[in-house]
Amino acid sequence: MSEIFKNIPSIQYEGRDSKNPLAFKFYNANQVILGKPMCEHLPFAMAWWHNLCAAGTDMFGRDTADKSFGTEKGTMEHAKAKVDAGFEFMQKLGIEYFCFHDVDLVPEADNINETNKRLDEITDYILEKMNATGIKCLWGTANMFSNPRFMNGAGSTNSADVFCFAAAQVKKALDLTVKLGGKGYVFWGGREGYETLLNTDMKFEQENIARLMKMAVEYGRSIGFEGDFYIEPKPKEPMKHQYDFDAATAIGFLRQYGLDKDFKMNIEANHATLAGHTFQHDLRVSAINGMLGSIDANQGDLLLGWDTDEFPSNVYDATMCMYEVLKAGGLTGGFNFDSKTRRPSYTVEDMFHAFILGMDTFALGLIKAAEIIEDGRIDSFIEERYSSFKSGIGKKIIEGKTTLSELAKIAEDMGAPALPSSGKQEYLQSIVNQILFSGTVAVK
Ligand code: XLS
Ligand code: NI
Ligand code: NI
Repeated sequence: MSEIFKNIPSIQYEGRDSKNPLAFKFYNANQVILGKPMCEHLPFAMAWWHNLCAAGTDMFGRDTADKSFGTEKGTMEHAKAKVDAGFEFMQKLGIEYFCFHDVDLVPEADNINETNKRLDEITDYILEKMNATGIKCLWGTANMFSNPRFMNGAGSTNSADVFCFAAAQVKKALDLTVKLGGKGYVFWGGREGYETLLNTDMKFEQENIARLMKMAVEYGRSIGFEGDFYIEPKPKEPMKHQYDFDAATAIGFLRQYGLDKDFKMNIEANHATLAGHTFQHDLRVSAINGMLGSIDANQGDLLLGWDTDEFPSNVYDATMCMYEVLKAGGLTGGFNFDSKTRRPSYTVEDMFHAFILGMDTFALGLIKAAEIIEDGRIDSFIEERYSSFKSGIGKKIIEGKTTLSELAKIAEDMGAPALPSSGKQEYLQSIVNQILFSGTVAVK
């Protein structure tokens, strides 16, 4: 098999002063941070769909990039060329994982039996490549939103026949995920939502989504899938209202239907901001509920109200993300670049520059988050902020050893409490800036 990305060397770490566009400035796989090499903190993944399939088509124009890899698109030869390209790409960057939808791998046929045959063939080929390179599968999923049959959703569709079709796709995608040793299986509710309540039975639709997920868990466990199922929340797009609005909503849904033991969250930065939250907020909500599973690493544009899926460049956000991840003890999943190059960035070099940007951004985020934790000022401030609950009546509240009447009596005797201590937001922000911009101090 001949080299596809001919003029691209394997990408090395050259350090912060390098001006080589095809080198890492901050991502140094073996550098130890808080006792673990960077590559273990940051299990990066390539999204098959963006990197090997999407070629720049948007609502107003056709492809700008050539992702035929020298073959005719829509053929099995093309599907194989994408595998070759993908593995060469990941090897050159030191990316350890990939994520896929069923339809990213092969052209969909007119009937599912034929599509499934193609999927069997391509995954045999992928497996060979995995064995030869050591590259692994992070998670798999089924695309149940592109085909017109899913116009009203998959689990939430009004058509029982379409529901069967969704079930068949989930079953096959689970088979493939297990075959490829995937760590997780994702449900992103592509069209699980609605446009108008004038035609929608919301309760019925949500119950049906839960039914589909329950069957997926039962089937997955029966074929030996031991990994996590994930919900990937998103508030809108393509539907006006998506049922998995944000982490809090999705966690409530999972608990309501008894799915919370098998599922965790896959948090996408751009989805969190579309929901009106920060990325860090949805990570924290997931973490405090024991459900921080995996991350779709990208970023949105605050001036645009849709999922722009940009490669992460915002070091501040990446730092806050890594602060959450470190505090949570790491991810069970990884960091999937659910990101695409901008439409005018259509060359092969751009594909590599994009991953270098994303990996360097997260490496910086990791370094800086570790420094914030080692510095300790933020953590000790928060600790101190709640110290009134460590003794006296505060302690009794925490221990559940008081009553509303006793508390009311204390308040009445007090007359009026002193103001709570200052939140010191500006002071804390200046600490973060100091750590971000005063140069890298040694991290263990
Ligand atoms: C779309 C989602 C999608 C999921 C996988 O907005 O991010 O790409 O990650 O179906
Ligand atoms: Ni995503
Ligand atoms: Ni997305």
